[in-house]
Amino acid sequence: MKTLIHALCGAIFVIASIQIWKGVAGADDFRYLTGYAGLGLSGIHHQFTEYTPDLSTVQMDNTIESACGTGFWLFYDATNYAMDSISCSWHLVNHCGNWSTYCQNMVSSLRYAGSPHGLNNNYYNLYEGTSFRGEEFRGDEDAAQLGDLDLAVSSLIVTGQAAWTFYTGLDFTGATVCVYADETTTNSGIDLDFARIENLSELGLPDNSIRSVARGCFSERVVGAAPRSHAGEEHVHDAN
Ligand SMILES: *[C@@H]1O[C@H](CO)[C@@H](O)[C@H](O)[C@H]1NC(C)=O
Ligand SMILES: *[C@@H]1O[C@H](CO)[C@@H](O)[C@H](O)[C@H]1NC(C)=O
Ligand SMILES: [Ca+2]
Ligand SMILES: [Ca+2]
Repeated sequence: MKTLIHALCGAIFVIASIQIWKGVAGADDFRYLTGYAGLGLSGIHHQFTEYTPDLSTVQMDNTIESACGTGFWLFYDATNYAMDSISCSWHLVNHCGNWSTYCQNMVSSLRYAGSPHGLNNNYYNLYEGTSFRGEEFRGDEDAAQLGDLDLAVSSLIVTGQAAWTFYTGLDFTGATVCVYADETTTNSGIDLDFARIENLSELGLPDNSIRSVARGCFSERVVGAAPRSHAGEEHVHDAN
């Protein structure tokens, strides 16, 4: 019994230490994106840690050419992540680089995908538009209905190691598909696991058909969990 209590205390201590470490700003898994006006990390720059719907508010509109960052960041050529904007993405851990010419000097809004609380926490982001554009519904818990994104989801991102089941009916009914992260970026032992679904045909579901979400894999149809080739089906340009 005594041994068991010791083992439990040990486990609780380990969990507590991880939680404390994760909460430290400046820890290696701290999510950020520092954008630079010039190539090679030159010129004026700004560090982003939050959703930024209009980069002119920080004098960085149509300016970024190179960056350093950690996380799954999404960039749009219009403000407010607009439905008709062009999007680029960055999914790296403590990496710096010049952006592709396609993504340079055009970004007017940016946001991240994933949990606000931890880089690789289990999380889902659902988007109104294809290629992660427009309004969003996001969370880390079951959702029996999706509010404004009911019958409107056209793309999604899953982060972390949990599976999520997406349903075409309210309250976890209807047709289902389960999604696991199928890509991982790693640097110095920090992992970022994700799946990026740019349109629902990648899940075999009709556009605008998702109505509820549950944590766990409750479907015969499983997407991810094994490396999935994106060759020839990229629509969002990688910024790096
Ligand atoms: C970025 O571009 C600058 C200017 O063209 C170049 O000097 C630098 O080597 C590039 N950096 C990388 C990592 O490619
Ligand atoms: C959805 O994605 C598939 C494959 O990635 C692509 O062939 C198709 O054109 C896309 N459809 C839309 C509406 O973007
Ligand atoms: Ca722009
Ligand atoms: Ca839609």
